[in-house]
Parts: sequence; structure tokens; C-alpha cells
Amino acid sequence: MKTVKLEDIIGTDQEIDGGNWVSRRLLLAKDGMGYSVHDTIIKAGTETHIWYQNHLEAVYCIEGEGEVVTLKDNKVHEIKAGTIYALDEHDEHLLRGKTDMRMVCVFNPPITGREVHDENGVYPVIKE
Ligand code: 9YT
Repeated sequence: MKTVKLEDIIGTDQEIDGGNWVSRRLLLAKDGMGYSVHDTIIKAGTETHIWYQNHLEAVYCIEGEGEVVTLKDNKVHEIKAGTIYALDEHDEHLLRGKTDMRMVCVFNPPITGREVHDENGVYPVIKE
């Protein structure tokens, strides 16, 4: 087994600044778990368009508050510490941080660590 410490990820190429968010990617495809796990800060006052057409993502909020708007039905989903949301239908959405939000994100398939959102809010599938 292995342990990974957030303090050892910060400042490395596993810390990705997406502009509206900073993602510290704790476990990636190379770790062989079949999913990736990220500790992500969503910045207060931001709105991010996201549409993971190639991935399923579950997001557990452990600090802060905000909302997710699913674009197929314009439904607003309140997010606060203790809320998990699951993008089980590759849902196109807007993610809004009212405050800074700290999120634990799990991706299936795992991301490799190099992905940033393209203009459609999509991550490509990158083969190792
Ligand atoms: C919650 C969310 O999807 N934020 C965007 C960044 C993503 N979690 C990532 O790349 O770690």
C-alpha cells in the first residue's frame, strides 16, 4: 500500500490551477486504482461550465457552499459541506462557488493528471 500527503502534492505537477479552481490530484491513473481522487478548491464567486462527456465524477463538499445548475433542466442543486453530487449521466452543468469550496473529487476512468477543461468543459481521455 501507499500513502500520499496533500503537503507533498502542493507545488508539484499534480497541483493544477484551472483558473476558477485549483486541483491537487492525490491519486491518478498511474496509481492503478481504476479511479482518480482529487482535493479541489473552487474559488468564491466563480462559475465554471463543466461537461465530462468521457468521465463519471462524484464530488463531496467538505468545506464551503455553492450550487450546481444542471443545464438539461435548469435545476439548481444546493451544495454545502456534507453534500456529495454524482454526475451519473455525464451531466452538463455550471458549478458556482458562493464561498471557497473544498471538494473531494473521484473520477472514473481515472484522469492522468495532465487534463484541463477544453472550451466545452470536457476532459479528453488520455491513454498512458
Ligand atoms: C468539482 C470539479 O469538477 N472541479 C473541476 C476540477 C476537477 N475536480 C479536477 O480536475 O480535479
